[in-house]
Amino acid sequence: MTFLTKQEILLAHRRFTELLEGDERNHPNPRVPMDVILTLTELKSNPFKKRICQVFSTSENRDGSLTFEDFLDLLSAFSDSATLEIKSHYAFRIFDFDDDGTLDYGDLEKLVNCLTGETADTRLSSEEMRQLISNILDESDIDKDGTVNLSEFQHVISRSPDFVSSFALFLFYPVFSVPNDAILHCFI
Ligand SMILES: [Ca+2]
Ligand SMILES: [Ca+2]
Repeated sequence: MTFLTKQEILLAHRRFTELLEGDERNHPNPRVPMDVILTLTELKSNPFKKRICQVFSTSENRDGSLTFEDFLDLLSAFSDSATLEIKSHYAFRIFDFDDDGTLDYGDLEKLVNCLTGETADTRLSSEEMRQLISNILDESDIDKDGTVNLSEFQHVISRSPDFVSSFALFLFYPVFSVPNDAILHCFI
């Protein structure tokens, strides 16, 4: 299932083919390596770019390489017409850095570091980080087990009607253009 129009699929195919080396174009189901995907303008400055490739990659080696189908799934999830359920499902998977099906302290810490950048100037102190994660958990950890599962995450998202635009903001814009108060916007 895709949220893309026929025109968008044709365009996507052209861009995908451009990313392939000459002889790979004859391969029946070619894969574009992650480091080549990361050169796309839309992804280049995205703080979650590697996670995005890993989540959409069907590669058994978990190397983040994408087939054309994977590439279409990625574009489809980010398209304006994708449902909130699809977007929140993929946002959750992107934020679940260790792929264990729940957002724990370590995932939330990585998420915040991705958004603030990891330079000494922008990084939160460990006290600020502790406070921020505690606020996130207060707002979203309904069963109080110390982690955010998919249904808790989707519950928070459902209370945030502009999540779709926040999702695009987080995932498609360079981190320095995200206003500070928007960092938490997706949770609160
Ligand atoms: Ca996790
Ligand atoms: Ca929980």
